[in-house]
Amino acid sequence: MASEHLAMWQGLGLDLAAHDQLLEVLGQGYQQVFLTQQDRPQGMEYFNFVMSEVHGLRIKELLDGKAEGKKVIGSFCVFVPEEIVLAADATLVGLCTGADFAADLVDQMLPRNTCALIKSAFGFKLGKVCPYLESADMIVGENTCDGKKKSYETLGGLVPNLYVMDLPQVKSAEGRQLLAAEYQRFKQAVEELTGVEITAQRLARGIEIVNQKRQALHRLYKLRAFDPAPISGLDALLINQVSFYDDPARFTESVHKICDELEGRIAKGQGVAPKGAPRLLLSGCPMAVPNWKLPWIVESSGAVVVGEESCVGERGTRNLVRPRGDSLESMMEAIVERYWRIDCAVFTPNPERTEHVEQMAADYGAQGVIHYCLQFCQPYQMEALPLEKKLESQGLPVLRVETDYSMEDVEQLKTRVEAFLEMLA
Ligand code: BJ8
Repeated sequence: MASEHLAMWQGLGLDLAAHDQLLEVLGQGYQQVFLTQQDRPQGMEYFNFVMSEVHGLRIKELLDGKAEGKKVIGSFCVFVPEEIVLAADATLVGLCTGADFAADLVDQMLPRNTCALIKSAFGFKLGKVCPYLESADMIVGENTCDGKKKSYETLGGLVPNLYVMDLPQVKSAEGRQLLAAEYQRFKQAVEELTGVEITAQRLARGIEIVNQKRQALHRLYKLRAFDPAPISGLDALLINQVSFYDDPARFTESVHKICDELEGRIAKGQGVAPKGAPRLLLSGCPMAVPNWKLPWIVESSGAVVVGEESCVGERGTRNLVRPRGDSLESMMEAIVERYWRIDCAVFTPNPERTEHVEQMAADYGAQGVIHYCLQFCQPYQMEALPLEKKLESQGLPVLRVETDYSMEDVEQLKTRVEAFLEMLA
């Protein structure tokens, strides 16, 4: 895709040489991790295409929309309600946080013991390689973990359009009021940015589009419960990752298409791994593009990942927005109701997350859980041990993994995963 989009990337102020390097590494990684998989569903071709054009045609689409007055809003967290963004005819995109870039520059700005996800956001900005970041008319930072909320103070000096959303950390009545007030404030900010007044009718449409997207993903998740698994965990993760970039309606249609195909596979007993292959659930920090390391290790060791308890997975998509009336107020209330239930580890206490892991393991027939944590991520690290104790007391083995985006520990992780699989056998 490179040459035809050069002028566009230049116009966005990207560092073309660095960007070329990034695309090359991405392309090689994709080839090695995804295209070597056996017996992939045909429907994955659409997602291959989206990935191959993730910095190309999709950006062109966003810029064409911008030329017609359509705004782009970038976010780092699943607490940013897409319904409100769509209601104002704007587009929400997830910002790249899944790879190391410009590490030297990042180290001059952030403490070394900052998680890779936060460093990645800075690296993509400082290295000038993210066309999403550069296309965004508003970048939403959210006060979740300490690392993110403090780093936004610095990020605010690097981008002209940072909007910080405050979020509660305790699920109390006051916490819920704060979330409701922040969503009202966000709605106003989106209205100001776009010049569009969000009416009940517009919000109803935004809710419908996002609900449909989530329903399609729920359908996909259910199909992964079958043995043999009709789709690999890697491909399912990729679909989840693409959900943060793609046009929502087109994405929904493509997910249903692949689900139709998977139903056919299930009927024929066709899977990506033999029937009876070990089934694992991943739980923990989000895996943003191109963070495919752990599922790749797991699946190249002969197991299959059947679910992700993660924000790039079920934590991010669980529950629909269900308004009780058709007024703007009842829709905003329904949005608060839905997002309030997200069980991110920044909340204290956060018992729902453990319950969800147990439920998912039962629903998808997982024999074990890999708890995935980025180094220096305190919220998920703190939850890892109690979660392990609880699950193991119920006979569900847990492997705790702490890693970053480098490939240095691949062999070591592979050895640990293989030992875990042997133990499950
Ligand atoms: S709702 S999980 S997307 S905050 S890995 S930056 S927690 S130190 S990403 Fe998240 Fe929203 Fe929660 Fe989901 Fe901090 Fe941990 Fe880094 Fe993290």
